[in-house]
Amino acid sequence: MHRVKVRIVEDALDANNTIARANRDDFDRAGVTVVNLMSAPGAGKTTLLERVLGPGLDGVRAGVLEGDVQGSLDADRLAQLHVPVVQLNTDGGFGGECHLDANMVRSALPALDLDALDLLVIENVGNLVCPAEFRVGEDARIMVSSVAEGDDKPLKYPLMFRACELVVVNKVDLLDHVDFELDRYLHHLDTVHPGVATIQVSARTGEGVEQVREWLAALPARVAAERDVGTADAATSAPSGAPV
Ligand SMILES: Nc1nc2c(ncn2[C@@H]2O[C@H](COP(=O)(O)OP(=O)(O)O)[C@@H](O)[C@H]2O)c(=O)[nH]1
Ligand SMILES: [Mg+2]
Repeated sequence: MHRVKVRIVEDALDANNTIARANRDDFDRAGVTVVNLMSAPGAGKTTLLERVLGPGLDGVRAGVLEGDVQGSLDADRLAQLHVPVVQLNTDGGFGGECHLDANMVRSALPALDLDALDLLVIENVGNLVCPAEFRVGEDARIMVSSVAEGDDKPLKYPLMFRACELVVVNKVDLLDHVDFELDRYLHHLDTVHPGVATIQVSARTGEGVEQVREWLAALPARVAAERDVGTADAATSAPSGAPV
């Protein structure tokens, strides 16, 4: 019985990965770099996006796919900044899905003008478990982790912290008011994901926000360069006659 259950989960993830690859192909064709933005509920994803995308991203044309169980509160906030935003609700599933999967993102693609974008940020549903398990076709993953959540979280949710390329440590303006030892947190983070990039931010005061803007603005060029290297590697390492 146990074995059957594991198999079903594997099959579901395989099916998800197949659709994620199709999404990725569509994004690549349109030249859009995609970020999967994840966190626990309330860590500050939308506030950070308001701060980062509001002033513009150095000529990078950015849009947002907003994932929520219900409603369009966050999408409405971002639309005020004149950022192209599409809302995706997951409440069609049993009780509302706790993450976006590749098929949900695929269903939203017709509503997105990909040719008008260089960067698409997908704000995932607030959750520290499931979003890390489901690829949606993204190039990079950012996790927002707020100091209000406690410094033990990397140890309790290692997959999420391991799955991302950048950890934004948000709400540092609250450090004096919460039981959060930054050194201990960074040590835990290094234990589960050695060397992962971190930026300490207050989306409220603006501290550190410029670094996040720079990281995001540079991402499309970085992804394009990595793609070129990957293509060249594949072409040079493939045995002759093998498909590349
Ligand atoms: N003190 C403080 N509050 C913040 C910060 N960033 C976000 N918040 C607040 O945290 C709450 C949740 O933020 P929101 O961006 O909606 O989180 P999301 O659910 O991850 O999108 C809101 O009340 C924000 O005003 C921050 O850096 N410092
Ligand atoms: Mg939000």
